[in-house]
Amino acid sequence: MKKEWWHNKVAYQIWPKSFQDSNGDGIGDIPGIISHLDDLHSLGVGILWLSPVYCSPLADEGYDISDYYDIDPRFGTLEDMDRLIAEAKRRDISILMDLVVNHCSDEHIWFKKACADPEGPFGKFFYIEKHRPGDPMPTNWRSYFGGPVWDYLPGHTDYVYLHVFHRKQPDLNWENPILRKEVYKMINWWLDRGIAGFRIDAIINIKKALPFCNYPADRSDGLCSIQRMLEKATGVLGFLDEMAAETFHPHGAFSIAELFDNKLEDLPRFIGDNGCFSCIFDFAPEMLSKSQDGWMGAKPVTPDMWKAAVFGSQRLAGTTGFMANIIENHDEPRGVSRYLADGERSETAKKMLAGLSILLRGLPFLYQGQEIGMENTVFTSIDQADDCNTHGEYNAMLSAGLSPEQALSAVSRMSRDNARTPLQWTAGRNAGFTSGTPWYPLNPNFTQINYEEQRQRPDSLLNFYRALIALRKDPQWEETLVYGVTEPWLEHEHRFMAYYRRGPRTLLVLGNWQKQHRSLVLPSKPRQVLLSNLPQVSLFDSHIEMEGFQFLVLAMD
Ligand code: TEU
Ligand code: CA
Repeated sequence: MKKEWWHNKVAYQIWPKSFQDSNGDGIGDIPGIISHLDDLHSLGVGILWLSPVYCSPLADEGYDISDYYDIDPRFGTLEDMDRLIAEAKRRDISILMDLVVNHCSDEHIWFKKACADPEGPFGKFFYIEKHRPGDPMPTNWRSYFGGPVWDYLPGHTDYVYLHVFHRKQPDLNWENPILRKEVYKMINWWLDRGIAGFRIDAIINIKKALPFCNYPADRSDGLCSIQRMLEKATGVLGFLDEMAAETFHPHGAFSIAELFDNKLEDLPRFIGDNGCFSCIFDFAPEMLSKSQDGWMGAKPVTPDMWKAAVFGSQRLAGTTGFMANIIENHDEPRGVSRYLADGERSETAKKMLAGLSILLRGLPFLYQGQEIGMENTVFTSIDQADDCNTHGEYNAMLSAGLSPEQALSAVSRMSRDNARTPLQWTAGRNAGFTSGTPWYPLNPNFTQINYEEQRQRPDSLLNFYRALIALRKDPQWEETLVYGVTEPWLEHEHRFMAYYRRGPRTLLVLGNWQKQHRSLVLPSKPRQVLLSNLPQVSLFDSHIEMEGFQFLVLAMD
């Protein structure tokens, strides 16, 4: 495996709308991000991904782009973006933009032109089909956010268009080489502006199984999961290789893909030395709560399930390339709320989860607020949900016969809004997020969980994240922690996770994922305790007593 500049970095995702407001309109913005670059630098962050800040009607919070070449005025200006790139660079931080090219917004000029003339050149930028009233839609696929993927083309009753996400997100037709050229031009325009690369949105969806056809319905709505179509679609790598060759490769850019895919035998083609991306996210732990029945069937994730999923991915990636390790992002509930059970969500346990994740092989990728242990928010009514997907899932649960209370309880556990509450900077007014009215209510626990308190307390979660990241960068351990292999230890021990990182040095990482303490005999006598999430470490030769939720990093040689 070739070594790359980004392998020893730690990355961080910003969801701009909720990071920091600088002008009192209640919406986070780019100047707000700039004002916290020192915080991110002191955490040890070297790569920053911004969820979309392009012009957008925000039907899917920026993942519906109406102009790829400009910044939405709510978030700032192109000059602000240039300043962010420059200020980040001064702190050795590289900026990634979000590349959303499976679809654009229905307010994009391309779509408007397609509506004006469906048979003209811009009609071919989308999937537009002729349709006679009363006829079935071209396919029975269910969109990711619920309901059919087909809708009438605005202004027409004889044409329909495809959208695998929201109806305001028409899919771009990648079969059209003119469209592909436009996309590459835009990517290169941004790379030339000085960004280091992109996080690539929903990219597996760009290849449709054609010609259009139905698959067996899997719910009472008579529709089928979009997954059925994706399983049949072949040839996405052709598009991806072309995109890489036309954009990322000549720029030496970094690319990280959001790739939900079961065809992982193609992994070397995605992230190998000559792969079409630099890196992909490891979603195996997040997938544990996905179900055919949507949120209704979402299972709680146990420590043993999490461990099995994570080790599975570590084995899969092996030394082929890097996957990015996450516990959460803007599409998921908060990691500590999902993976730590009610009654077990202490700061000690949060540190354990942090340590087990950050020290894996791969690129650690944090999400805003994770470093202070932000938790899921409180829902008392569905009217509090902003996210379009949350409304789709809620309605699906009601149609399937759940009571509003049952559906709301699933929303509380699974909603993307959980990750989208404003960042908790202080215990003061609006948690220091805005001087105005926050666009979305704060999690009421900001008086306990906030940056200000954790910054000054030496044993805070924030300082533990700093220590973990510093350990990964420590010249004594860097080679081992970045490139060493992961070797599970006592893999089948219940509610316990441990692994070696073996490189030039040997480290053992241990987490006692239960309330009860645990006695262990280590394979050999450790040379040094490098990190613990508790002040007390009970180690006698090779015998160790671990407290409940204790996390340890031991140097074995
Ligand atoms: O997500 C792609 C995706 O597959 C989502 O449907 C995901 O499964 C869902 O959000 C889980 O609730 C990307 C973006 O990350 C997401 O924010 C966008 O909504 C989506 O693409 C459309 O652009
Ligand atoms: Ca603002």
